[in-house]
Amino acid sequence: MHLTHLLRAATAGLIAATALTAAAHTAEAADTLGSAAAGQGRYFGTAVAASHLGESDYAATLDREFTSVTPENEMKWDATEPTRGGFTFTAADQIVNHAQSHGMDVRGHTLVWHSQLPSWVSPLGATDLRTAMNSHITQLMTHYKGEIHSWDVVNEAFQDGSSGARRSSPFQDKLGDGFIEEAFRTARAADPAAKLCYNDYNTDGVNAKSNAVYAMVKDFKARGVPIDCVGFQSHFNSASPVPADYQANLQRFADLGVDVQITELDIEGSGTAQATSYGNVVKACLAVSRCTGLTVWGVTDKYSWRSSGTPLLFDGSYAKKPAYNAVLTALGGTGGGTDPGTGAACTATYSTDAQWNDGYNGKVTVTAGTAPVGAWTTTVTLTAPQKVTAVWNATATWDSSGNVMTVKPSWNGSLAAGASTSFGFTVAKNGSVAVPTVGTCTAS
Ligand code: 9MR
Repeated sequence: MHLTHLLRAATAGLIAATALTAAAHTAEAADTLGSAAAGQGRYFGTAVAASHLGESDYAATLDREFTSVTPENEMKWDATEPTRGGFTFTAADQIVNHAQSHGMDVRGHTLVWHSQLPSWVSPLGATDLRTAMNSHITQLMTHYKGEIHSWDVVNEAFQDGSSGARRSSPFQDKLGDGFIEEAFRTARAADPAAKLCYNDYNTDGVNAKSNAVYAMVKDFKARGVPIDCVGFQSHFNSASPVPADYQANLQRFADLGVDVQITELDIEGSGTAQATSYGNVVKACLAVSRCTGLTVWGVTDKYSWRSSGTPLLFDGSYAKKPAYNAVLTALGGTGGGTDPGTGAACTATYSTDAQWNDGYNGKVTVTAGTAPVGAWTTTVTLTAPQKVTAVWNATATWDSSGNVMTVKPSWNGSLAAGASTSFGFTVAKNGSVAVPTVGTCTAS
């Protein structure tokens, strides 16, 4: 393993241990989605976009509520291998680093999919395409080895409708039915510890499409093709509501000897109707012992892929919706309806602005609470041997270890209620890929 990965894996192990303690500690309170789900032995995740991590309310909601993240687009083929053999992991790494530094797990999404393919893939002939597919899987899974709890190895390979047929794609059309099996075998070899999932939509109830996936999984299990889990995307709306046989469908897959996961949950609507549907999805998962966790497809309505809809648990201002309370209650949690985000005089949130081989620029956004702030103080803690080489828009002093800097405003101290400012710093990595942590923000 590359040194970077060793360090990251070591960090992940430490963080996992911390997360366990945190989960045990909060299990009594269970006043967040993640802690309530942990009390049921499940994770509660969300899709995340790297571009939003610097928004303090987004990061605060993410960090408070969720225990797993799925990069919404950053691990897809077009994002990670835009030219053949030219791999780029910057945005995906940003999400993985954020997740690890906040004790969250990561779902990998997705290795082989007909959509969001860079233009160089489709024209390849069969031999070349097979090589490219296997190389893509191997490179991604090796880069993130030991850091991904479950990978969507193949996504959306079946047609909608009653045929139960495979969907046309470069992989299907040139490599035939065997491409899925080959992708799973390659994936197992690349990271034997990751759970390998097949993921699809409109397979949530018993229907022709889910029957076709079911037959494939059954065949894989019978022949020893490595598959560990099936993801049910669960994108619901009035034309495609939560099916009455949702739980029964999850259970029949689980009975084949695979885990099942709710991977991209969102439900169009609002108010009580939306809340009831969300509660039913959670109850169905909890009723199936091999349903290991749920992921909603985004933190806030304002960034949902359903751009005109309101399908998520937090509204555009990060207020909890009735759907949130229904999910928390179904998970056995308490305290839904109170908004813990408003108590602090100010909040400070970290994001990585730019990265290169030996260093990076960090940015901390300081946001006033519901009252104006005259001045503020926060801390940034680095992991040795990293060193800060420059700070701007703020004044920093150091503790004796040289790892903790206390930061006060130089000119940007006073903030109106809800207003934000930021400061930045450059860090020499000195071989460590650790992500800084930001302490509590205090106001005066
Ligand atoms: O949410 C994703 C959106 O930002 C992208 O534009 C879109 C591109 O295809 O993909 C969305 O995510 C999809 C996921 O990767 C696979 N299942 C369906 C999701 C919603 O379209």
